[in-house]
Amino acid sequence: MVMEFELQSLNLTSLKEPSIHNISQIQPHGVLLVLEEPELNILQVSSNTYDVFGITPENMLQKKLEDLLDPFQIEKIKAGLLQESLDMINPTKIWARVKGDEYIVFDGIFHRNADGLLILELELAFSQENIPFLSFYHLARASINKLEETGNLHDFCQILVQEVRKVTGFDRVMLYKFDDDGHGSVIAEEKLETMESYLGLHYPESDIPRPARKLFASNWIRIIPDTHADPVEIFPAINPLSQRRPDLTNSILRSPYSCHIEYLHNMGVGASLTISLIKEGKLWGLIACHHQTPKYVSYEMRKACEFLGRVIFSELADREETEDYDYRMRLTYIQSALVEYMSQEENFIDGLVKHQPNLLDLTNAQGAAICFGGNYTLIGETPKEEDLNFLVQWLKNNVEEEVFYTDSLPRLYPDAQNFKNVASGLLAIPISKQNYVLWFRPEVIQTVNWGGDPNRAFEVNTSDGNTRLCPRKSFELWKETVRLTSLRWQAVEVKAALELRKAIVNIVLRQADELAQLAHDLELSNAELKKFAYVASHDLQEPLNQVANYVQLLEMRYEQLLDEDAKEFISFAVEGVSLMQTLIDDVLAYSKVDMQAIEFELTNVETALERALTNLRKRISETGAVITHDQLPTVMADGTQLMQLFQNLIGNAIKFRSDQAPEIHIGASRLEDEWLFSVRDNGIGIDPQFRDRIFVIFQRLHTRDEYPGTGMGLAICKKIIECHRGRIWVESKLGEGATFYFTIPVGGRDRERRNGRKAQNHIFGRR
Ligand code: BLA
Repeated sequence: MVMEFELQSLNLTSLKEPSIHNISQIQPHGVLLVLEEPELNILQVSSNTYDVFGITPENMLQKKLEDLLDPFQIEKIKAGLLQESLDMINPTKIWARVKGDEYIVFDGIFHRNADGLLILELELAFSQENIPFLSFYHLARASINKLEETGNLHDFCQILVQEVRKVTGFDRVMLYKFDDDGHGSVIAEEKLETMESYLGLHYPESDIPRPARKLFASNWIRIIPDTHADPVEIFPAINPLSQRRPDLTNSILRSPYSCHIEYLHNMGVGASLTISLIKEGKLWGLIACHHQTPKYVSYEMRKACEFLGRVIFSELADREETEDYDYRMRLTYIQSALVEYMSQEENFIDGLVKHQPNLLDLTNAQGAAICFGGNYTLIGETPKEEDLNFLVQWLKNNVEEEVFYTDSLPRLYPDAQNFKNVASGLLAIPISKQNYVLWFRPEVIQTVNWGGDPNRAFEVNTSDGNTRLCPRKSFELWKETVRLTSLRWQAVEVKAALELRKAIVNIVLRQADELAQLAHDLELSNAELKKFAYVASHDLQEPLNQVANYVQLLEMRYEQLLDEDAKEFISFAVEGVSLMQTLIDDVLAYSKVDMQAIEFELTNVETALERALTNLRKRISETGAVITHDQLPTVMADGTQLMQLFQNLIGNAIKFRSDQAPEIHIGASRLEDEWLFSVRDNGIGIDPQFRDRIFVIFQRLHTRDEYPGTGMGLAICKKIIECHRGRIWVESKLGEGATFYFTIPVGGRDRERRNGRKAQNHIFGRR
């Protein structure tokens, strides 16, 4: 408890992210010189120069490099320094004069640091000659021949460590592979029999902190020949040009971070060699070599190992790829099948769940859910819809990426504990706001073998007055039972999900486009109708009037000359003209009922009804109709349209009366979020088979002789109600009167459809 409290009160992150570039000591097995170009004046030296050259550091600073080396070597070096990459001259064999005529041969390695200073590091050379390229070649060749004989990845890794151990002679050589989360495990090992095995053990992320991993991606090989050696200071500590300590990040002699040295001591390591394995620019893993006692490996041998590591690893990375090649092909096949199904089905969701293979196969999940437009489509083992509602809400607030996946949802979203049995693992892709495809995997309880207790991977030590991290002392096997996790989502599965997302987004977008096109078409045809109505009312009326006028003139002027037949024909013509006029008026009326033209306002339905009755008073009194009504509400509607609606419906009720005097009742009742109105009569009724046809424009059930009219009335009613986002229908039997029903939403047309609203209420309702 106390420990935890202390940890929290410290700035742990800064301790866990050691700044390696601050280290300005080197390991004592070489000499470091900081040089000023182009004269190669010596600005700083490591303070071990006396041991090597017999010259004190103070005296070194009075010199130029050419005072130590022969002129021909200096010429060569100066030429080399003009090259674009200093790698080309590394290592340079350097003969340095020690005392009088005595020479020592060094491997000289040059680099320029972050401050632009030239740094020369000298390591004792074991041979005076460079290792010829052919030895490199044969070394690699022999290993590769062996590797080619093995088929599987595991054997391949094993041979890699075997070969490196054979070439270098380290007591233990391991292949250490990083996981996505930064921790790693030993996946292959070759060692002395007497040493305990680390194979299969996992190590926490903090064992190799992020800045170190970043460095290893550019620095491919590092050696600590003696973990017990005393580090050497740079003299003077501050560089006279940069006024800073020299940045030794990329120095090969740089002393390791003290924490790491302690770590190695705790592991019983006397010397280490580490080779980075890089795949697609990222640190994939390390070849870690341990020796129980100090061990030096020459620069060239190290380079040979690096080369070996590179060549073999590129082969290994290929193997890793072919290993899941088949699976990838299968997923690609499933993916294209799903896209095909989606495009065949009217609704893309059906395409994802109704066929074989389906959504589950794409990611090898046990359950999946499609959340679209507030509705859920579930397949396989999934959490309950209610839980999904909250989960989707959480995703919406917390995830912005195109894909989200975790093998331990409960750790991020504690409510998921309730459904860990089906969804400890989640893979999710957002299609658009609120809309998701989700895949689930159940909890799999597993055991992870750690090299030491990962919860005590380090300690915070303040004994020497400074606060620092110390690595753990025990690396003994520590077993952890991992709960609340699922099998991992593989990269190929995540990729398949992303591809599917693209396809769905395309389809949804296309459907939206089609809808927009439909709306556009509709608007066009409405505009056409309006134009037609306008033309009809003005341009057509005129010739029509002309026909009517002249026919009447004909009748008046030539009355004596015309026989009965001729007079009858003239009256037919006049009738036709007046019918045509009514038709034109009705089409005009129909075209005027238009979404945009409707003016929504609080409308007292009774007022609208009364206005309609006033307009109909003549026919009411002629037929002796009795009209009654319930108490009528106030609704959001267009009052004039409502009046017209009543006028049409009541007009019809009177028109299609039976032998008895019409009795008409207007009813009103409140439903959940709309008003239901009815207009009931005791007329001739309608054969139920025609109940839809009567609302169609120009449809008539009777001849004009039986009942006059254009057949537009109910079409207009329907359009009025549709513009109010309501519904209209009729219930009737022939001979038993008819009741027309229509609804008007309580909040007017702006309220959304009922379904969508319900689902949302559900989500917010419980918060
Ligand atoms: C470096 N830690 C390393 C390296 C390895 C490990 C391989 C690279 C060594 C090198 O550069 O030569 C860890 N070695 C392992 C592991 C195994 C192994 C996991 O053999 C398993 C078999 N380390 C800690 C803590 C800190 C820490 C608490 O445990 C402190 C923050 C630091 N490790 C640390 C640092 C380096 C490192 C800073 C870089 C050393 C350097 O370049 O100076």
